[in-house]
Amino acid sequence: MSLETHSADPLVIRRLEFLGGMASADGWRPEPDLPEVAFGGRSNVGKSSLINRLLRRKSFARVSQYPGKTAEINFYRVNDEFLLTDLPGYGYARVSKEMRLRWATLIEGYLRTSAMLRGIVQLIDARHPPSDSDHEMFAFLADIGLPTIVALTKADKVKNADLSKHVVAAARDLGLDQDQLIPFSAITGTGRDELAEAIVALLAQPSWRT
Ligand SMILES: Nc1nc2c(ncn2[C@@H]2O[C@H](COP(=O)(O)OP(=O)(O)OP(=O)(O)O)[C@@H](O)[C@H]2O)c(=O)[nH]1
Ligand SMILES: [Mg+2]
Repeated sequence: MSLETHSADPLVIRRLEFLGGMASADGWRPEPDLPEVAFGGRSNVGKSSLINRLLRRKSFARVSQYPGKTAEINFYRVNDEFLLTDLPGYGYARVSKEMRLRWATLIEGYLRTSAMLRGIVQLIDARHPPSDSDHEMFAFLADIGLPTIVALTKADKVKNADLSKHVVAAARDLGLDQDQLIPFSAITGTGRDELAEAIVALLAQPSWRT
């Protein structure tokens, strides 16, 4: 019998450290000596807000007023146990083609080559169907075979009665199992512990590359 209570936090945050940013696919990154999980999604999808809620910090990752600004992959070390990487948001209309290509090269290079990467948490806005750029991203993730968890963000903006319909529709659209999708709200905290548990399980997996 387990002595843990049902309310035990699957991911207690004891120590957090910002390690730095990776600006190009062959540029600086921290030593890959801990398992790693990436967070990706469209610009403005709620990534910084989700990371803050997950880590129980008010403003650790910056919540931006200016979408499309962050062009680096930011690395955080959590509890000296794993690295969390915050990928630049894609799909922002008001950037040049050249800039978009640079981001794709950076993100794809990072995801392809990071030896300790265990998977990605991919964010989709719970209110809207996945966009063309979301589909491109999921096709890339399927192509390299990277284990993927999907968080449906801003779930507080969807009526409770509609939420399960949105989950079913998004799962069908992305060709995923419904239980790979986690409704999440940075405002109410919905989905925080479920996501934390899924991430802990993902980090415990052996590399998918072998
Ligand atoms: N209602 C609601 N609003 C949210 C939620 N998460 C984020 N937002 C809002 O959505 C906007 C974008 O949030 P961010 O967390 O900065 O999104 P991001 O994906 O990090 O954005 P970029 O880094 O600029 O690409 C902000 O105005 C947030 O307050 C949520 O769960 N519910
Ligand atoms: Mg952000």
